[in-house]
Amino acid sequence: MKRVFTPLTQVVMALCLSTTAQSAQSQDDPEMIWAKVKATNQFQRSVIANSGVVVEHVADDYVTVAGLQTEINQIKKKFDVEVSFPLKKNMLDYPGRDARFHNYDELMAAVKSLAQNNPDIVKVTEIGRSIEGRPIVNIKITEDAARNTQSKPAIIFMGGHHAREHLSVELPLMLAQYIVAKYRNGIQQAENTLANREIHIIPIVNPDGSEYDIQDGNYKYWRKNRRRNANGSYGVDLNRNYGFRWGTGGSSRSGSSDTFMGPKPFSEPETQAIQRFVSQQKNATMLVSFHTFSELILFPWGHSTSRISNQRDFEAHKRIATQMSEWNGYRPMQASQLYVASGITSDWAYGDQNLFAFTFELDPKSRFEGGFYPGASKIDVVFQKNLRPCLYMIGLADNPYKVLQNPSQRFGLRNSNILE
Ligand code: 0X9
Ligand code: ZN
Repeated sequence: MKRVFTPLTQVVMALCLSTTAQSAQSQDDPEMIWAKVKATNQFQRSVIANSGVVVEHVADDYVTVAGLQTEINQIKKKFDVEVSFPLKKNMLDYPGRDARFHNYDELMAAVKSLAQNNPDIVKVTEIGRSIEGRPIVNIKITEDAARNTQSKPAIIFMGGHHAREHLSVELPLMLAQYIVAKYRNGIQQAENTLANREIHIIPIVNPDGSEYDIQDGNYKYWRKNRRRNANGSYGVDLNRNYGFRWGTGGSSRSGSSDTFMGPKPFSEPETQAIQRFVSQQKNATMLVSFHTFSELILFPWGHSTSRISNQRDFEAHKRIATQMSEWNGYRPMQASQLYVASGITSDWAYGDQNLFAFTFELDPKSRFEGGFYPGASKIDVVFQKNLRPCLYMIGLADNPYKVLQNPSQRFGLRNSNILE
């Protein structure tokens, strides 16, 4: 993997940031420490992830992490921590320069107007509510959307599990708007697609966390939902809360940790909503969960370094990820090759629901290209880069195994794909 930043520049950056860092933090929102830690393989990275920190970026011989001081201290006992400093939280200003991002109300308004203007092909339903009572919605896009037949192959896209990963909300919203616009413009392939597929898009799984992150005009670097935990801290990491091999590594039992797994699997209304909705979609074959950042396409397993035991499933996941990586330039890999993490959406989707499952870590590649807050100019770039992979997966949803056939046999769906 390419180095993303020279050590000297990093030290200078660290010094600049540390002079302006906030020091007093409440239990509600504890101070986070950023660190660069020497680690050269997935096993070392998994030990680091096991301390409860969030691994932000993986390079050949180091990782960058963000976590509590206690977690960093634990890492220091076993690893060489080259740089560490408290995170400065007020980064780019969302309402001002990043106003193009949708806050929750703007997102809901955009979703509702899409449905109201296109009742024949768009149906929006509430699939559950967040801890603070915000509706979590699904946008179903298909011909004759009002009918509930589940007779066409379905694919489920979702974004916004992690509060600060705002790009992961914009992409699914734009995907919905794009597909609908193509259909309205009478593009033949779009008509074929909506005649042959049910597309489900859940743009935001964690609306409370996302709103909290932008609450007073300063980004808060928030990740989790807004559950008040037993120890008075806030938040469960929704991407550690899914009920498949829950709590088996790379997540924390401490409420204060950014990777808190929750008191039990599916303890949160947000993950319960996804569990209920996904398990009801009997015609679904594929699930895609968008996160940021690092520019990766990940496939199961995340909780184990073993491969998926079904060789055909492994080959098909790998081939799909590799094909998509040729279009968006991301790096395809098994999730645990990064570091082991359990309770994640795609492990549950594949392991429990038998769906093809991918996690995208969208742009940028590193913290120094903007990290979680790369600015509004990235929205269009990220959408353009990932449009073809998204359409490709929609095309594959009738039979993802067709990627294993030789090219001359793969023509089956050409007509129903928007792009091809
Ligand atoms: O740690 C996560 O939940 C995901 N990364 S993020 O920076 N968006 O938080 C990645 C999960 C991928 N799975 C594994 N690494 N096992
Ligand atoms: Zn994430």
